[in-house]
Amino acid sequence: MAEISAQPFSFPFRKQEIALVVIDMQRDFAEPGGFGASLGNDVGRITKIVPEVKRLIQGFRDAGLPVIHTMECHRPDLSDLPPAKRNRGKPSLRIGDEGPMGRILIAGEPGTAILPELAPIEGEVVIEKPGKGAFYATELSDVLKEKSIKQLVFAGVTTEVCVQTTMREANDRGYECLLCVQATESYFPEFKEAAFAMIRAQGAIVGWTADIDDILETISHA
Ligand code: C5J
Repeated sequence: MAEISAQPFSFPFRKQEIALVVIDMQRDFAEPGGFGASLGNDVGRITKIVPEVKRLIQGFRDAGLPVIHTMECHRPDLSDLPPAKRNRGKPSLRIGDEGPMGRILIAGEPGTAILPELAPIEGEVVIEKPGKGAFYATELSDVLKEKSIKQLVFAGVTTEVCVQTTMREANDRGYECLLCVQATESYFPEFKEAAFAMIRAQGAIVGWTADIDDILETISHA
C-alpha cells in the first residue's frame, strides 16, 4: 500500500478514499478590515501560506482527487449566530457588522469570500459553516459519505481553531486525518506548534502531520 511520510508514523494512502479539505481561506481572516484583523491579529501571517495552499490544491486537482472548501459564515439575518458567539471578546467589528469589505463573516459578502487565488473551481464542494468545526450544522458528513471518503488531508486556517476543531470532529467520526504543515497557519506561532504536537501525540490520537512535498510526492503517483 502507498504511504505518505508523516508524523508520528507513515500515513496509509488510499486513492479512492481521500480528499483535501481547505478550511476557511477567506478574505475575512487574511486581509486588513476583516474579522481576523478586528480581533487585533496580524493577518499577514495568513497571506504568507497562500502559495503553499495553492500548490497543495493543484496537486490534488492534478491527481484527480476531490477538493472540498469550507467558509466560516452566517446567514444575513444572523439566525445561525448564537449571541454567545457574536458577543464574545472585544473585537472592533463584530460578526454581522458592516466593515470595509461588507458585513463581517456574512454569506455572500465580499470579505467572506475565499481568497481569489484559492477559489473553488467547478465541481468542488463548498461547505458554509456557522461553527468552528466543519461538521457542526453542515452537510459535510453527507457529502463525504456520498463520495465514499474516509481519509481527509487538511489545510487552511487557523490551525488551532477551525482546523483542529474540524480534525477532532472528523477523527471522532472515524476519518483518518492528516494535516499539511506548510499549508496551515495561526495568528500565534506557538499555538500552531502546540496544535501539531497535540494532534500527533499518543500515537496519532487526533491524526497525522506531514510536509507538503511528501504529500504531493505520494499523490502524484496515485
Ligand atoms: C477563527 C477560524 N479563528 N477559521 N476561525 O475564528 O479559525
